[in-house]
Amino acid sequence: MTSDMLQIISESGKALADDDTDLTEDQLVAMYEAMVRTRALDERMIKLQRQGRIGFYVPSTGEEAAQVGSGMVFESKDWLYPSYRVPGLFLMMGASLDDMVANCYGNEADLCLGRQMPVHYAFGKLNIVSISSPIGTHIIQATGTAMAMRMKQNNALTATYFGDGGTSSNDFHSGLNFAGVDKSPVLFICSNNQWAISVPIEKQTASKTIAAKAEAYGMPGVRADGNDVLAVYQVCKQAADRARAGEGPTLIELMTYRRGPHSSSDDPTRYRGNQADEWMERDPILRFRKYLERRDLWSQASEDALQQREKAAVNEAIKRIEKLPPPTLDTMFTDVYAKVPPHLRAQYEELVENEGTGHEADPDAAFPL
Ligand SMILES: Cc1ncc(C[n+]2csc(CCOP(=O)(O)OP(=O)(O)O)c2C)c(N)n1
Ligand SMILES: [Mg+2]
Repeated sequence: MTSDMLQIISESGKALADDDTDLTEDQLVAMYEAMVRTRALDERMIKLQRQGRIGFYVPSTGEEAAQVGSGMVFESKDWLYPSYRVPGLFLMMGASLDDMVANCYGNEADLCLGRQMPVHYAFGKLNIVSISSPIGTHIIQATGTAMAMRMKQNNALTATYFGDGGTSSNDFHSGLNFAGVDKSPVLFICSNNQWAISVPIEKQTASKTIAAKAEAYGMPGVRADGNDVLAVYQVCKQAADRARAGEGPTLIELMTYRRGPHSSSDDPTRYRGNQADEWMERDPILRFRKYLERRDLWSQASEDALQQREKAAVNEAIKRIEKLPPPTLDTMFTDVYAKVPPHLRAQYEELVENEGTGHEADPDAAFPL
């Protein structure tokens, strides 16, 4: 148990602690690029929502280091139970921009075929399990998967992401309790962005830190500056190494701040002042950029090229995806059973007879939220 918070890069981009990292220069630059890509996607998607082109979005602006630093430690055999606020993690694990954008349109290119809420991604081939909208329910699922992986002795670990609000759920208790007893190979990654919609952290828990809660479950609890990508990487790497070595779970608290609204349906000016402003100065991307510049790994020219490249990549993905039609009606039936049973086949035929093929998109239809 600790109330200490690991920081490796200061706000001015100086290496504070021993930054004797095992990351190569290429990896450091790739991490920076992933952070910029995540922000480019977020900024564009929020604008699309405001233009009425998608119905809903959840921005993660200011939380990119938590996603990218942690995403560095996973292998393709690992299992991820994410929250809705980690688009950068998905990009790191191999999701394409097209996949991400298609989810928000819910059209025929959407891997969930429009059956999930927007930003509730699922990437089956990447072992990234569908996001649960009910807060916390995926924490026990992650523990269960980790227990299964331990039984299979395949050295795969499981990680789950949740917010400070998620730690108040019953499933947080059950998930950590079981994992502690079982010594399951699981990383419980809490992005403490200090708000759960309009509920501030001090109304969420009387505990001094979230990490402190780990002691009661018999596992280490560690804290890192969640806006410091190297500190995030280090605590996650140590936890992953422990889990793979059979030493059990870790609760990781990443201290960050939700700079934007909870979602595109939220207006934070109704419940908080200008607290977000001071967190602008702690911007994780700017901080890492200064660090890379100090190490001569980055320049204004590389920055300009990257910004242009990432924004163009997002725009191109939108251009490709936006014009696609909704999923056809038959997908309602064909993706449920390996072989469609006769009574569903009959229902399908009746539906097509009455409603058409499902390609007739209604541009005026209200978003159902
Ligand atoms: C069981 C349950 N209760 C309430 C909600 C409504 N809800 C959606 S997101 C959210 C806040 C979660 O905050 P936190 O866990 O801190 O994550 P963050 O959104 O800050 O990333 C709430 C209360 C829900 N989805 N599920
Ligand atoms: Mg939160």
